[in-house]
Amino acid sequence: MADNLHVYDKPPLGANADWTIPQNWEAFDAHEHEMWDRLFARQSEMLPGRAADAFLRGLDVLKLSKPGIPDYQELNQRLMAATGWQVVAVPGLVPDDVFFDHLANRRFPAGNFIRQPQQLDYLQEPDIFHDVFGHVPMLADPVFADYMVAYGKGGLRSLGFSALDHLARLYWYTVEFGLIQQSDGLRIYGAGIVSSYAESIFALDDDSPNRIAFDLLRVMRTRYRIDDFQQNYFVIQSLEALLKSTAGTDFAPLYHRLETMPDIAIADILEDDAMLHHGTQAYAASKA
Ligand code: HBI
Ligand code: FE
Repeated sequence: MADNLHVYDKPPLGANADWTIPQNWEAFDAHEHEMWDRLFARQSEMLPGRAADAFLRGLDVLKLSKPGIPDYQELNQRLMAATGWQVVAVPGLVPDDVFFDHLANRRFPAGNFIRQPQQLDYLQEPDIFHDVFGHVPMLADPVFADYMVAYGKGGLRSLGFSALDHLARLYWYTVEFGLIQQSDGLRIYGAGIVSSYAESIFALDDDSPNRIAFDLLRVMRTRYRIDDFQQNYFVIQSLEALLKSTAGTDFAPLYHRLETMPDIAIADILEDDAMLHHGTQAYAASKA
């Protein structure tokens, strides 16, 4: 891994035992605040009609008194009032058990750096824009807020099962790259999509990717790519249905079944899949 990534194996100097650090909002310079404003303006302009109603409602918690990178003290007052969640600053990716523990306790860990101008559209690790603009609006939705808690609690329970790959896929295909079927059309709610200008268009409008009805076991078997637009998106019927299919499910027997089931290759379609769109995969082929 490149050595400029924000990855550590123990809390770095100045971090607390739970890996949190002070946000130190005063330390962001004008260029960093401008980068936030530029990304914010670009995304909030294109998302009406594309992002889920829950996301668009949640954007209000980000409408703060000062422009620029949100000051978490002010942001957390609004977010806490909505769902009891708060954002905490961390130096970068944190270990899985630490990550799950924060989610289980309604704390969303956000990287404390913002992308450089040459990384406007793509970066390998979550920055403030991805973590705050991408994730926080959905955390202001009461049902989604409970889903994230359930995911964190499930993650802590899963540590004894060596089920992490399967659980990470659930996170990937919902929290990061999920689509939702609204009565007025398909919408995006995954943070990886809503924080990306290009993928916000690709995920909904392009003929290339598969759009498949969400199925818990199917999702947990499906590999994903971290280097480019997704080749599959999974579509939930509602946030309530997503919460019910996870919080209301004992994962232990699922993990047991998954041990004997092969992974599903990225673009494979199964007989049982309920396809909303059978992708041409032309985009992925053009890059191969
Ligand atoms: N740490 N800061 C941060 N953000 C993440 O999204 C994150 C993490 N650590 C682990 C992790 N995600 C994933 O491994 C889990 O979703 C499984
Ligand atoms: Fe994310």
